[in-house]
Amino acid sequence: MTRPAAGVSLYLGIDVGTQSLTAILVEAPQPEGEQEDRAVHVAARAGVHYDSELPAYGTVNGQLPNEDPAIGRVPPSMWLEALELALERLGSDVCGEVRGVSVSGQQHGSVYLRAGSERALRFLTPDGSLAEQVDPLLSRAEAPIWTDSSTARECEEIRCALGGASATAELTGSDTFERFTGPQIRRFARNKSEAWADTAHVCLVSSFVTSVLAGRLAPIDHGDGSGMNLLDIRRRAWSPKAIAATAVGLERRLLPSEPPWTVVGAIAPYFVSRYGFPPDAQVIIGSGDNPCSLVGVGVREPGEAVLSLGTSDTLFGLLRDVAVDPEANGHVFIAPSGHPMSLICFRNGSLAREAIRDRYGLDWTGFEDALRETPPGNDGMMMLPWFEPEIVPRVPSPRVVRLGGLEDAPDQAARNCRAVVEGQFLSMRFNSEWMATRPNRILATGGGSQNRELLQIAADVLGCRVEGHEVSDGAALGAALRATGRRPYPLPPAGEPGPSASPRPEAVAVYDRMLPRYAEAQRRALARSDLP
Ligand code: XUL
Repeated sequence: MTRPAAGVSLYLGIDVGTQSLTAILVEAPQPEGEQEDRAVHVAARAGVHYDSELPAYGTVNGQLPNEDPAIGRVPPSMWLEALELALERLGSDVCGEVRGVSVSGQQHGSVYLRAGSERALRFLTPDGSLAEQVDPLLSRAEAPIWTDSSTARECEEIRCALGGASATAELTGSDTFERFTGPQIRRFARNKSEAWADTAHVCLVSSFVTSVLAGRLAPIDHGDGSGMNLLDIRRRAWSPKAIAATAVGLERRLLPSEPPWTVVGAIAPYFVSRYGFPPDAQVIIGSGDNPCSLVGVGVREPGEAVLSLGTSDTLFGLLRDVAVDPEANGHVFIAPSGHPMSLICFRNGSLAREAIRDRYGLDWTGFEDALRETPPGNDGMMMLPWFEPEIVPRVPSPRVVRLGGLEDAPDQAARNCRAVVEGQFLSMRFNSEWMATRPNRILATGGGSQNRELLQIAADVLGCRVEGHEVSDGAALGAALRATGRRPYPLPPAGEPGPSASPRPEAVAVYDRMLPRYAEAQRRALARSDLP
């Protein structure tokens, strides 16, 4: 990499993901320079895949193997070793030009530190590695991460103490979920009381790595903090009631929660000596990977949303005001811009589309052709596509319902293809109505975003333009844009344009009429009453 041109600075984003750590360096005009949109370029990237590049930790898919599939744990020093490897790969020439750094962390994961950690972080010596110096500070050798679902009992206890699922969501933005940090802390405090007594500070993945980078205990930002069941989502402050419902002595172990643009301080001397960072490079507070992805994809205004069409389908976007799902299936976090952001995850995403594709012996081209040759509304045929247990709405065991003359018959292959996709987007529209802010522009990412006919149905059902957008390293890029410390955040570099679709008024009218029928079918299916 050549030195940045005059008037241009380098900012580093580090995403501590589930499978790998990714460092992205962006070149952005200096604040006093021209603030043009799309003036940012990716200057360098370094990625470290935990399983294959740090095999000594023995992780599988980024976590320690465990006989119990409900347990998801990671040794935190693995993240630090990955960080050092990524910085080494970027090289001191590049690190020497960095003006700001910020971290994106897989949400919900937690790291537990002993008393004396603040001082130890301040005096990290470049003679040893981060892992060997930070390891003795851990009061819990393994950090629970978001894949851990061992806390059903704790979820129920906290939910009860807070007055039920809706009241919990109303207070913290989400009902209690097994992966959320509050239930994880409660389980640890109960089952490992000695280690809990030895814990002075609880960090999230993002605030832990930020603490190491800044050489001081970093606060938790409102965005990552909203994945804990501990933050009062409206007051944007720790909720004493939620803290009391979680664990005795938690209040003094929680670091402050601060806005997502807080400057934590200058980078720690360790990184100046070891990797050549300028001593005045600023560390901006870390945040969660989902809030960071919004910035990395270029969502800046309420009404803009991202539709990630992967194994599961996730819709997340900026809201005008805090709105909470009365069914308590969705989440509200705080975005890096300070707007509330919603996140709703449908488990039967490409999983369900693939089930239909394979059932009728099609490939994706055949599936797309089937969508093209069938009419919007499918002449009244409809599907509730719960091939696997569903999160939104809550469907505990698989249940596929075909209505309006739709049958699981080979001569209805094309009808079934349309029905699964229409059913998914009608569910998305109906079950996201609580967000109040209707999307006016959706950026679609993930494998499904390459299928133009699928995007057309999304646009017609959701009533807004849907643009396919290939993003790689969205969370790391978002962290790098946050590291500029500017608001609004600079837009990411424009990617390759993908397929896109605008809503067609006749089709929109068909789906507007179809929505109450979908709602009724869902209501009856959940009540397990006889279906029409
Ligand atoms: C969100 C969630 C995951 C993690 C890891 O609630 O659990 O998306 O953030 O990516």
